[in-house]
Amino acid sequence: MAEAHPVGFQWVIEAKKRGAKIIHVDPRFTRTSALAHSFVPVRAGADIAFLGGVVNYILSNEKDFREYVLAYTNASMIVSEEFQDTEDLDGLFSGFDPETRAYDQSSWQYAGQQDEGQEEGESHVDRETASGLEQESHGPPIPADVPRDPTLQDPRCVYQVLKRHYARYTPEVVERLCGVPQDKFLEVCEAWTANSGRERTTALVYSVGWTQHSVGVQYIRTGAIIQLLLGNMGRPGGGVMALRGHASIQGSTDIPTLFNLLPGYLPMPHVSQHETFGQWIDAIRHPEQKGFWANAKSYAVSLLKSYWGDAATEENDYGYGWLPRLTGDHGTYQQVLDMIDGKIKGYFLLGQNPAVGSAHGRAQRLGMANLDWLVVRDLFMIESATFWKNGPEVETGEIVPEQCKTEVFFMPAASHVEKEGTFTQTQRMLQWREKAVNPPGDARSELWFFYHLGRRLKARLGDSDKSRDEAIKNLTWEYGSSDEPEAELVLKEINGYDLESGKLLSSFTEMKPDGSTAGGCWIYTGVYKDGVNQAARRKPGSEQNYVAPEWGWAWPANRRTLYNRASADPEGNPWSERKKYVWWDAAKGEWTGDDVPDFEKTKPPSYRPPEGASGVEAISGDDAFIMQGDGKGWLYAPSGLIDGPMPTHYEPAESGVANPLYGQQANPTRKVYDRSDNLTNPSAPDRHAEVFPYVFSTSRLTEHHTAGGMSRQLPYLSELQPEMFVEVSPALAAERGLTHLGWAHIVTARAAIEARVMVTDRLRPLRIEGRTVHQLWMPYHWGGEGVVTGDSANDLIGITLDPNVLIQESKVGTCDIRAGRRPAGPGLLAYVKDYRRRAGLEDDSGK
Ligand SMILES: Nc1nc2c(c(=O)[nH]1)N[C@H]1C(S)=C(S)[C@@H](COP(=O)(O)OP(=O)(O)OC[C@H]3O[C@@H](n4cnc5c(=O)[nH]c(N)nc54)[C@H](O)[C@@H]3O)O[C@H]1N2
Ligand SMILES: Nc1nc2c(c(=O)[nH]1)N[C@H]1C(S)=C(S)[C@@H](COP(=O)(O)OP(=O)(O)OC[C@H]3O[C@@H](n4cnc5c(=O)[nH]c(N)nc54)[C@H](O)[C@@H]3O)O[C@H]1N2
Ligand SMILES: [Mo]
Repeated sequence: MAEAHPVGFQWVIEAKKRGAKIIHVDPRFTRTSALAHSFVPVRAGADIAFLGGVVNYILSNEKDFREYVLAYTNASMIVSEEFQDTEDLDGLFSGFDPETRAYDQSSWQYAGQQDEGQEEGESHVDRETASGLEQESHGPPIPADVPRDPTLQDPRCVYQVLKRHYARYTPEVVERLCGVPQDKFLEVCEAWTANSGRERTTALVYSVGWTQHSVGVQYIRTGAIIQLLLGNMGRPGGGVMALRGHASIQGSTDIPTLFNLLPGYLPMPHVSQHETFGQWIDAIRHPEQKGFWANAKSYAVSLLKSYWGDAATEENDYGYGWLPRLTGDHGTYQQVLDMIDGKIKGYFLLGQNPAVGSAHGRAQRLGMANLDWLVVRDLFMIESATFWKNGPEVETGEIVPEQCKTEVFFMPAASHVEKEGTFTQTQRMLQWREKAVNPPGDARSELWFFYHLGRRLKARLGDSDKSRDEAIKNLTWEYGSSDEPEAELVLKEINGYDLESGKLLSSFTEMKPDGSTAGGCWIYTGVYKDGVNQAARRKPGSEQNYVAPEWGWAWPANRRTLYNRASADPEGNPWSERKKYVWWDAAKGEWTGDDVPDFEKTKPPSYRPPEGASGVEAISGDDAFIMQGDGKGWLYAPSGLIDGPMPTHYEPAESGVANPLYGQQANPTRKVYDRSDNLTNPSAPDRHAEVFPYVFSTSRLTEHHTAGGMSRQLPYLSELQPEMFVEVSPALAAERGLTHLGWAHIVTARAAIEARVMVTDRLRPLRIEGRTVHQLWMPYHWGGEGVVTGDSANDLIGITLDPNVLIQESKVGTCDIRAGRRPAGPGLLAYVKDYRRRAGLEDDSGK
């Protein structure tokens, strides 16, 4: 956090000054570790075992916050008799289909519901389309009423299922598997549990060290389970904080640039799953289920009305037929492989540099070199615009500039200080930016580019009578009269308005399913409440309460902490005076507190839904998790996750360690692209794993930014970190004859890259399963353009993805490291091929 979120980290240091204890768990000692009370070195890719150990500690010592767990989680709910655990099936859950490598999730449901599970093959389709990214309770619907055992004694209640599942994750296992000494591990368990309960809360902070794994989503699930067991969710000072990346990366999932989502986490329709408008709506709202997704039709119709205005009518399902349809995996990795295969001809690349930033750099570049045209909009002439003449494949002879057919159109982009708009940060807070200076020369904002592209397309299609052109012809496209569209008009459209009165909506609860309201992103409704740009508010902290509700605007409804009903006990009183946040004011008959209550304002804690209720009406006065299909925080996920209802330790896709816990080595449902140009290093216990004997991880330096486009172009940042390097421990340096500041090269089945050697005790060899495991570390900021250049770490990495969200496993892989520089020119290809041959990857099939 100190390295990549230094501005946010100042608050950790403020908290430390006031007595907070800071623990840092990381494979490598960083600037964060230097400021923490305790640093816990862990093997990269082993955190589920570590956190699973914490769950086991909590449950076997009964350290859970029992009142909270009973009231607000699904601990007491009874799981289907058909459910079988990884503990019974040697690393698989019940329902696994080896053919599709996906689960039928029916047996994971609550008791009595298993028949309402998914249709056959759905889990497989869900992986293709990364449906895990969609709204919380995605997957088979959850009924409002589930059998429960409030004594938590029933062997099939979630609490007991969880307890059995993690019983094997003992301190000894944590030590053997993660390399964390038992006393160190117990220190973490004791600190975490002692600092949770009525009077205290613990915050969990993670970022991409947790996500970029073939089990990334389950890493975070494990963290969430602990925070629920300890009563740390929805309470001040608690929670699971996802530190996000680029300045508005939260914004670009809310109003997504992702292939499978529409604004506000509405799913992009799938060609066979959502053939009709009704099927699409029902897939989101799950009739008979609890919670606010029940109003999905209002959100969806308002979105379509904002796209197509008067052309969206009840008769034409508000233009549903004009929305694109998913036919499978259209994620960025599938696309680049499709480019290699000649299936994609043209591509827009905006604010992204995959030639350096995405896994398998060589595949990225070869894919782009096989397009007819490519539009790149960036601040600088980045590697993804120059690969055809300067990329590493030119040196190896794989790309010949004179023959490369890709026509690259480079369009200079205005930077964030050269245009107005909002950024949405980690806390879901939108903050407005004014334009500070005009962009230089031909540089233009994204808004300008798309506005004029849209206008030109509409002009071109003006007389078309083809039905396929209706979607563009009917788009509402009015953003002011000047050449530069007005960003505030876009924000107003996002906020939404009443179509009759023209009044801006103040909350998504005002959205209607009958076409009388429009709104571009239901969760952002309220950002222009009362005709005021709420995101532009900058009232100083000293003039308001400590939650600072009048600084910027957070979705939903300006709530700063989600699910904050859980900060009060079931009766609606604060858990303690010290931790009071949102509570029920019985005299006034409403919820009140420091934050905007995340609950219906006047629904009392004693409210119980009438028989047969669904949607918002079905949410009980103590259902704090109002977006979940059962109103509860999920210790056990009966649906929605592709790889299992409870996190389980699997080894990374590339690992030198045979899974100590199960016969199943790696995540059985991970997304693989099994092709000769995307080989995976062999893992233990398979033969030849020793060809790539070391574990490597990649991450960030404070001085550079991601693929380097914005930092390697700047002389002063380049001077601070001038050269690509690899960190190794003194022991590994001795083993491989590496010298500090000398050259080394790193090899995988995909590539060999070179780097300067940094011998440092920031990395320590770990004892795993009785043997020494060496980890090495690299930044991934270098490429061929800019003031400072160097080989890209991503060339080493293959494409293996988490099945739920299709993120690449770029935090852990196996490799070899040797002293000296790598071969240059065509000799490089032969060198890597020889490694593949020794690893048994170059046999007859080429696989
Ligand atoms: N200066 C600077 N700031 C940035 C960025 C930048 O490039 N430069 N990038 C921005 C972006 S896009 C993002 S997404 C964020 C990322 O922010 P972070 O996630 O904080 O960044 P990383 O340095 O990639 O990874 C963090 C840590 O994860 C550790 N790690 C790797 N594997 C594991 C594992 O299996 N378990 C555990 N416990 N830890 C592991 C790494 O050793 C590393 O120290 O930063 C943002 N901020
Ligand atoms: N091995 C490894 N790979 C990783 C990661 C890792 O930890 N390890 N982290 C991953 C993560 S979290 C991320 S986010 C990606 C980042 O990977 P990319 O997004 O591919 O890389 P960036 O360098 O951030 O690219 C952003 C580009 O946008 C340009 N830019 C800035 N502002 C604007 C603007 O307003 N308009 C336009 N059009 N362009 C603009 C910048 O100049 C820059 O070139 O890398 C991923 N890859
Ligand atoms: Mo990121």
